[in-house]
Amino acid sequence: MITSAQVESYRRDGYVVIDGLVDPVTLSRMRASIDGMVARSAGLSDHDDVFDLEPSHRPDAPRVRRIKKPHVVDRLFWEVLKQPAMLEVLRALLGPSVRLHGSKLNLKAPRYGSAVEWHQDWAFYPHTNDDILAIGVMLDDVLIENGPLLVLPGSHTGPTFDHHADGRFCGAMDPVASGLDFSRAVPCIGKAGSASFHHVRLVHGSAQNTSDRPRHLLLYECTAADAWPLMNFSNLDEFDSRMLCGEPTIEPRVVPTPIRMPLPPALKQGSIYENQTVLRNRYFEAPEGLAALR
Ligand SMILES: O=C(O)CCC(=O)C(=O)O
Repeated sequence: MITSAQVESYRRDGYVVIDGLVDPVTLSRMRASIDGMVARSAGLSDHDDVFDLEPSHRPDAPRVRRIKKPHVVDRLFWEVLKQPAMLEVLRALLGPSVRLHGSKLNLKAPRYGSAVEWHQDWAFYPHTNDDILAIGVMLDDVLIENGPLLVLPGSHTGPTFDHHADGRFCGAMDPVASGLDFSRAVPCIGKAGSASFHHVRLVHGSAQNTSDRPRHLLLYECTAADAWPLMNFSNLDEFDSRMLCGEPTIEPRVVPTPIRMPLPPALKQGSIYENQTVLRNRYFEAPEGLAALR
């Protein structure tokens, strides 16, 4: 499933896109499951443990922005990750023993699907080492128009940027203060069933979906088994129940990496979308002020 040239480009650029990782039958099963989940959001008036809602959501006209932890809501999403093709890629990029950290399903609906401001996943969940990545399984064809994941190649070897506003974590970088050249960003595009793999320290974000095509992206955060979280450890049984392949260990590998703790916690809790609402310099929603950065 993955060539040595692709492994090399992941190490150099911090991301790689692999075509045809999930077959059409599995894609249809996942889409049917998602339709059922979204139908269950009707009647909700606020976010809950499963659903993160678009600002324009109404109980009688549901608009779901994210399904939280889909692998817990429906076992199918755990099984997709355990498919041999997926594990083969994970082993090539992270080593023989891999654990799931978390999952989420970003439903970027036609015309209103929300943007995600620039950030590094590392700012949310620092670990003892950074052999960690996120898989983005494309459940729809992803094109430039429908809000693809945008990545800044090579940024995974740079600093950990400040993700704070007014002294609290806000889950986003200030695009002006970062000094980065976002015109270098590359879109992760592909046919439904393709998947991107991006390093936990890679700078990434995505624009609003202004097209008439959906962009559903299933994200799995995966770690080398010897990367232990610096926060939110609950218990060993729960931790090890998320092993995907290989062996767990109680000997964390500690590697010096630039870390900023996501503390004090964000003012707005619940999801990255909520965390980021307090960001003032919004790259993806400020056509005037930040136009020069595009
Ligand atoms: O859905 C996207 O395009 C961005 C996903 C992402 O970076 C996140 O949810 O942390």
